[in-house]
Amino acid sequence: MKCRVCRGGAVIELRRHNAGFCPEHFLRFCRDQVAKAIAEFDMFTPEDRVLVAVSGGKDSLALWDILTELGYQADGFYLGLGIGEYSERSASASRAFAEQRGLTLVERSLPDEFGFDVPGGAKAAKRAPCSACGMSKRHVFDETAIAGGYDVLATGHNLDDEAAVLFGNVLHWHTEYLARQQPVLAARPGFPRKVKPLVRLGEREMAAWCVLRSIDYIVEECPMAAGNRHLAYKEALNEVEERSPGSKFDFYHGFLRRAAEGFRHSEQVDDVDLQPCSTCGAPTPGEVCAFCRLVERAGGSVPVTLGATRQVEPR
Ligand code: Q46
Ligand code: ZN
Ligand code: ZN
Repeated sequence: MKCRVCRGGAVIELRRHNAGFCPEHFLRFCRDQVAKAIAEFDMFTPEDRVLVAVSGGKDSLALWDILTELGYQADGFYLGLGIGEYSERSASASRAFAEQRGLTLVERSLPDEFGFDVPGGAKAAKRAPCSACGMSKRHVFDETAIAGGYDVLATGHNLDDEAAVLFGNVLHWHTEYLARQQPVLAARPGFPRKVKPLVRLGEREMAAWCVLRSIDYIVEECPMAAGNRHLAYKEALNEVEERSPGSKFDFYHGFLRRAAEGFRHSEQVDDVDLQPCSTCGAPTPGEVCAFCRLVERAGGSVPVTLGATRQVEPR
């Protein structure tokens, strides 16, 4: 197979584009796809300070690398989740990447700061690990982005992730989630702008990016993910993609172009009456936010200084 651009030897075939690429032109293809997503969805500009949430996995490290290559001011953020050796290895991969490239990595840790880890917190709160983890990550990511004065928080969700989430939301008609399933969520008081610049690239491409760029990412998946529904949706879509290349892209981007707006109108997506959490100051519909309730049930505590920069107007 030959490279679509230079006719040299191809190292990767992208069936959905019916094309092969040599290393140089594959890397250029990935950069172009990210640049296109940033422009298409108006994600951010070169003047903006971007905080990239990194896990040490291929997607988030590739995203940080690509944004830096494209000339954006991007710092990384690593949150320790306390998931045994998996967390230790993911922290090491993130630190090594930042050190090798002279980039700034902001670090925080659930066990060190809040006194609980994801397995223990989930058990104490009687929640599925990914539910407790996802909620904690959202809370601490938002808080860190706002406190650090970043204009935007970027995550490494790729096309496979977003198509799988969309598939799950459509299967169960979670219309309130469909209304918010966007590659860009605007900033609101107490919440940063959130973007997903990898929505035009798949997992396989991100792994290839890391190999070609010699990025030492953590290959193993989080042990808590085993058996979750998201993985089943991914597998189902992989089968469809195998038989009909381009299906994932059409499914997700077709939704954004043709259907997403309808869900936004049919659902109330704006926040109803949010007030500052009495413990941490984050916006919440109740007295105490869901994260602080989780911390309390898990037997930890919220440091008093946190969230001071995240105040919303009391109602
Ligand atoms: S880290 Fe956390 Fe993921 Fe692990 S516990 Fe689930 S949500 S799978 S992206
Ligand atoms: Zn080429
Ligand atoms: Zn709180």
